[in-house]
Amino acid sequence: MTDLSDALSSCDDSLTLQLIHERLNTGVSAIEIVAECNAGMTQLGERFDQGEAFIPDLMFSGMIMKKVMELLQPYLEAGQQTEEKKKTFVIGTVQNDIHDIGKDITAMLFRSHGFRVIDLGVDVKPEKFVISIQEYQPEFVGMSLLLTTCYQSVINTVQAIESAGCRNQIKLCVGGAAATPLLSEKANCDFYGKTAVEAVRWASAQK
Ligand code: B12
Repeated sequence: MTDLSDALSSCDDSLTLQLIHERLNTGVSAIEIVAECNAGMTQLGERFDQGEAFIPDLMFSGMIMKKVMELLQPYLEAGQQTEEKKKTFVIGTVQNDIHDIGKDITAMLFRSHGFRVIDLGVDVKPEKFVISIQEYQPEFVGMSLLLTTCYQSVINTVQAIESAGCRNQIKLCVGGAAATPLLSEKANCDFYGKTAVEAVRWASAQK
């Protein structure tokens, strides 16, 4: 099979979409396709690091990923649904960070697993997380971050939630390429999700 991650990391949009159609036609699951695309985005990030790819490449790959997610959305949403009362998951990309592809994938996976998802968008201020917890009373809150310069935004968000007295009513998770188990521990989160799949498994397993 031609390498989908290579097609995406070289920003070849028509080959990327063609390979995805071929995979869907041969029964490859949408989740496996997302994993291949993630690998492509990581490859591109490494090339950016080494000075072999540039900001326009990142932007273009971001646009291709949006098209990919639109294409895969119906397949992901055809996943399992539950009859029980839906649990609520609030997610946002933390303040000063505008990356949203991984957040969108995480939101989509939670939706496809029967959660009600409130997506706060990108560059979300700590107060906005707090207000949405008060308004939607979620069981789970997720913070996404791709920039290591935004660790402080995670810490500020958790502190704002604690100061508002909401910390005990939610389970808090953190993810995105810049997140680490150490950040999760230092910021007093309940869970670090390396992938969206891990996070949805964790949330689904909670009482
Ligand atoms: C595409 C991209 C962009 C696009 C974003 C488009 C968009 N709509 O999101 C654009 C061009 C806008 C961009 C801008 C910048 N970027 Co950029 N970008 C990337 C790139 C190549 C891919 C990111 C991506 O979408 N990956 C694919 C997704 C699916 O992966 P993911 O987000 O990690 O998500 C998965 C998991 O982490 C998890 N997950 C995600 N969120 C959450 C949340 C929770 C709660 C959980 C549990 C799980 C979870 O689920 C997903 C699926 O499993 C990365 C490289 C990389 N290795 O990540 C650089 C990268 C993140 N960018 C980087 C940089 C430096 C920037 C800029 C500062 C560049 C600049 N000089 O202007 C700006 C920042 C702007 C800002 N203020 O935010 C650096 C960050 C370095 C660092 N250590 O902090 C990276 C790592 C590139 C590099 N190697 O240097 N970028």
